[in-house]
Amino acid sequence: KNKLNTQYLGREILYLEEVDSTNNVAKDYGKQKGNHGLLVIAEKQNAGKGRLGRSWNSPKGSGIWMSFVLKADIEPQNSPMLTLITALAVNGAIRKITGLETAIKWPNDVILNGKKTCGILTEMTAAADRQECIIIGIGINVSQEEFPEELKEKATSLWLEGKRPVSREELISEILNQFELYYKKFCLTESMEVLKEEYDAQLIHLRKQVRIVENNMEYEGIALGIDEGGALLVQVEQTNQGITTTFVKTVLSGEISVRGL
Ligand code: BT5
Repeated sequence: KNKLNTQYLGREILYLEEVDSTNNVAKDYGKQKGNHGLLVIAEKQNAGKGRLGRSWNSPKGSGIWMSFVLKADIEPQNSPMLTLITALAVNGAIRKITGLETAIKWPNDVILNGKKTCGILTEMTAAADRQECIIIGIGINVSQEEFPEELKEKATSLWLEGKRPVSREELISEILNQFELYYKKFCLTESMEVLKEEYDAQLIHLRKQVRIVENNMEYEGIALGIDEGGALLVQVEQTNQGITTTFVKTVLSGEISVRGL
């Protein structure tokens, strides 16, 4: 059963058995023709990518490894917010289809029982007509029974947590449906203004102690939620010569770790 009811997203699908990275394939297509809404799906990735040169484990048939192309009219500097929009769509779709209680870990993870079940990678490239082309990559662990040694502690799959089979087709359709709706809302202001509240409600670390690692700097504070630009606001206490001051720090990028996770 196909429940896809999008206008443009996933109306054109490129399905491949094996690729290096669906983001790379989508980028090549986007560059040449800028196919707005083109979806690339693979059964297996040999060189799945994470952020900052990290790799993404994508074994055959056990996950959703997909990327789509947006021929975007938005300002390039606003594109990192699309990662947040995508997290909203993925989190909402997984909850709806599986009933599992996933949560968002800012900026690009979906977490289930303390472990990562989805990662998102947003990239940008200039298309032949120079219009900005955005690639959104989504990796979701669906049916893995186990993970390689180095991921055991931090990764999980929908099967491992729910013990029920999940239809990838159904989940993909729901993600695309939800993304299109969120994207439409986002484009009204090109900010998280209208989605901020909904996003914060799904944050795993809202009002909790978090540790931020940013360019070799580390600090701790209480996560207050995101601002309109998609940055994470963290309330930090600092004691200097016996005087404690509290201020709100705006975290733009960086690695965020949540205590106790
Ligand atoms: C991400 O990076 O989480 C972005 C992952 C995006 C993957 C999709 S799959 C389709 C599309 N095509 C691509 O080539 N990529 C996208 P980051 O936050 O940097 O997290 C990467 C880290 O997550 C790794 O260094 C590992 O520690 C961990 N990891 C790797 N594979 C994983 C998996 N399958 N499940 C959970 N964690 C994983």
